[in-house]
Amino acid sequence: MNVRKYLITVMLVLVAAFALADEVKEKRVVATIDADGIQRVEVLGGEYYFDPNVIVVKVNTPVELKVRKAGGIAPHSIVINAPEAGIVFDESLGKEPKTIKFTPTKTGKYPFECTKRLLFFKSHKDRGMHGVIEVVE
Ligand SMILES: [Cu+2]
Repeated sequence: MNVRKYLITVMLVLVAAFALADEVKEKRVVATIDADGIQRVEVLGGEYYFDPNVIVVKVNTPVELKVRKAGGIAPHSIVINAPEAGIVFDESLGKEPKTIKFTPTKTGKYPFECTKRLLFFKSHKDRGMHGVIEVVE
């Protein structure tokens, strides 16, 4: 077999695999500040996405994320670990909404993800369950 042809085929397959892995559509929400000074955002987690997956919040202003799970039997979580910005939580998602409260103290982009994974399958994160909290001035 022609080695060059083989290598090109392998490369094309790899490129396609990467393209598919990156196929997460951005759903961006810019939080508005309620009359009581709190930024409230509702977040839905499902197979395999977060909606929204880009959450823009204002620094030094309290945030309440109301998180819940869409249908389906797979368990989901929402996890972020950014102590430098005062944003640390690890919650499992249920049908009943849970409220996560924090106040971001530093601007920047802080990734969150679902940490669930079934046996040897791809993690939910790798399947698209990840997002970013963007803290702005
Ligand atoms: Cu998940």
